[in-house]
Amino acid sequence: MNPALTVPEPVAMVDRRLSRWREARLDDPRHSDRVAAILGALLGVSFLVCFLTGLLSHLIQHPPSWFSWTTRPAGLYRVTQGLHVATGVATIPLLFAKLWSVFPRLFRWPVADNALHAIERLSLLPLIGGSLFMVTTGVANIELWYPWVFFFPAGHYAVSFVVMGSLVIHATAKWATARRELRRHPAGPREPALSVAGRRRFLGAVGATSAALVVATVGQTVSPLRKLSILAPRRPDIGVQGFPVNRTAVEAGVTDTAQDPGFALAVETGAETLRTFTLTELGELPQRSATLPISCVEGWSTSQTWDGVPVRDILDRAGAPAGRSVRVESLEGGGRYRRSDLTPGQIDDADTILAMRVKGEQLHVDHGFPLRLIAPNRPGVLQTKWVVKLVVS
Ligand SMILES: Nc1nc2c(c(=O)[nH]1)N[C@H]1C(S)=C(S)[C@@H](COP(=O)(O)O)O[C@H]1N2
Ligand SMILES: [Mo]
Repeated sequence: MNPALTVPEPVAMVDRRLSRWREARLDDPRHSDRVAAILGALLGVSFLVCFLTGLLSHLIQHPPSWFSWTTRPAGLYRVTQGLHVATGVATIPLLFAKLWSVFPRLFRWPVADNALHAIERLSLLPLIGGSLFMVTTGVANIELWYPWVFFFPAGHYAVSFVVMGSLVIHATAKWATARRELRRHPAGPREPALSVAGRRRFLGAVGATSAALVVATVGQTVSPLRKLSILAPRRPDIGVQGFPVNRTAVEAGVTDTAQDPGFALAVETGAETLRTFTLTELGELPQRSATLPISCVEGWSTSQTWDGVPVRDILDRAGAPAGRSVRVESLEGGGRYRRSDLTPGQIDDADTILAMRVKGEQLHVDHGFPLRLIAPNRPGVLQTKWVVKLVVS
């Protein structure tokens, strides 16, 4: 016998114990292949929905030249972003249940059977690490807590590709087993009743936890459920004038400039000022009433009736050339959301307005007095408050 091939007795002993421990765990229906497959399929769906809705949100906020976002249906972004946050929240119990369920399988000897198997096992590192990163940063963000140094959307976006890439590897490797497990008759004659019951109880508890978390947050955007929304930091009906404020005038440092009696809106090209409008002048232009939501990327939203002047009319009266993009600028000196861009298509929608009133009242300074941009089908971050300038490109 070749001595190089014999495993030293202590190692063999550890190996035997580990195998016994693992086999005992895997006999438990909650650690079975079927549970792993069911949770895996649910996670696959929720990750995909989350990824696609997140990607869409990213494209709308940072449009590449080939991408253009429509203004209709006006509430579409509210739905896709609500779905993004709701599926993200629902994922959390599924993810922890899956990790707990497959945990014993991580311990095996040899670590991998061949190179392909080694790659598949290694891909679990970015998959698990990345998934935990995504749910942690996502939850912290919707809870308005930013304990990190990097810019949340950039990190959350970059890691989503790491997760989706490793998920493709993982799903490919497990496809055949998962398919067999999902197709198998659920309570086949060979499976003892006790084990079927154990598995169902476990999956039922996981599903109920997911559902409870969604109900406790989704009221931030589904108004009839707002009273149940105990885990969401925002309720769509609470705040100045009856809806939420993310950033107040004081926080933005615009309390004085926004309430300056000499305030005027300027329409500029890069080179010259085409025209300025006082609030009185804007008030004398034909007013447009639009019922549109603010749909924050954090998942809360609120629909309000706004009154103001269509951006198209303001540009026309200033003699600005048609068919150009416009940068909307705020009085706010710094901050990431001090400006946003409107494409010619968005400007042509008559509901793209600079609002002066909400619910028939003058806009509160925390909601963007004297002028706030409000336009259909647009993420909240692009609904610029305290607008002072329209720059035609
Ligand atoms: N100038 C300016 N406009 C802004 C913001 C801001 O920070 N500064 N916040 C945006 C965000 S993130 C949202 S969701 C909407 C609604 O925010 P509010 O709740 O602060 O009004 O306004 C947007 N407009
Ligand atoms: Mo927002």
